[in-house]
Amino acid sequence: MTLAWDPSSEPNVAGYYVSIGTQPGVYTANIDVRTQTTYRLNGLMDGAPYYFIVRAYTATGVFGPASVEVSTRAGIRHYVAGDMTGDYRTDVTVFRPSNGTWYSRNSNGTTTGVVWGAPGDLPVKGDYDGNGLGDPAVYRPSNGTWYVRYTGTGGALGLVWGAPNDVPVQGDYDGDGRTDIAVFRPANATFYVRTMTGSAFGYQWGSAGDIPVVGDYDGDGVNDFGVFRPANGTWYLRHSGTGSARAIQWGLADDVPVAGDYDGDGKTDVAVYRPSNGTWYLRYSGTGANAGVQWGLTTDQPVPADYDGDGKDDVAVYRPSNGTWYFRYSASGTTGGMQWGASADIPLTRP
Ligand SMILES: [Ca+2]
Ligand SMILES: [Ca+2]
Ligand SMILES: [Ca+2]
Ligand SMILES: [Ca+2]
Repeated sequence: MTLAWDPSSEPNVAGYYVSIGTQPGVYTANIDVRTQTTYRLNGLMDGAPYYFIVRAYTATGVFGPASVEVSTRAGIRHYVAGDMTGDYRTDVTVFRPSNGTWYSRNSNGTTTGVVWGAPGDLPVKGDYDGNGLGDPAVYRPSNGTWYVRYTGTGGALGLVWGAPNDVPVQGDYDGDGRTDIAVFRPANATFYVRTMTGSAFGYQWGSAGDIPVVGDYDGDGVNDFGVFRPANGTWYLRHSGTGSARAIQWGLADDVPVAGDYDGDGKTDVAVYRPSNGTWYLRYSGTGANAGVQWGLTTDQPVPADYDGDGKDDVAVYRPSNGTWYFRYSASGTTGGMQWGASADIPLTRP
């Protein structure tokens, strides 16, 4: 694994210290990399989470402030939500219920149409076979069945996991790089997970009326259970790494939770989209800073994902009335629009 960082702008920097740990905020190794601004790490344990910070120091041994902590899981292929081509950029996809077809317009300019699903199905794209590419998949509420088509092997899976009113919350719950099948049952506020290696478990988290907001809030490469409670605008998160719980007040009752990694530190950020004023309220995990970004109309659907491939989720909306996607790219700060979809289509992003 290679770490890289921007040089410090301070005039008297003599070198950099890289600190490494296997838990957030706890660093067990410090490496003086002198004036390099990249460092190659060897001997990491595959499948384990790692956390990093970098500090600059002067010739007289004075340390600068620590960088934002970044995290990753060693040896696990990084899947970018909705990437169909393997270039680490999210591709634009809609699911058309009327003909069960997935229409993708890929970042390399190609387009595809894949028939997978039927009217009434919910699209649940993910990387179920762990080859780094998004697999078409649907959850059928009428029979509680998941239908997954593996892009790696061309094989398929049909598995009963869920009940009619469950909310699909697929994600990687064991950190092996494969999306796992999971549902949230609102009636008893319980997550039911079935991993792709066959293990199954339930976890009660939240209360009736909560909205599931799974993500990797502690950056250990494993999905954390989380709910957003509209009644008090509070996020209740359970970190997978330590088992600790957090409550963060962020949002109002009518806001749409849009958790994502907007600052690119490897940890999911708490965020909401407010339809009434078309504004995104982001709370960056790295610095604790927050931002308000006006982007969208009341009737738009938020579709945050990493469309420009810089490792940060981009603010974006899909407008059903004209089937157009509107992007605000994190890398350049520029904006763009693309017509792709029809009014009854379901736009896809997560996971
Ligand atoms: Ca998994
Ligand atoms: Ca986690
Ligand atoms: Ca983040
Ligand atoms: Ca981006």
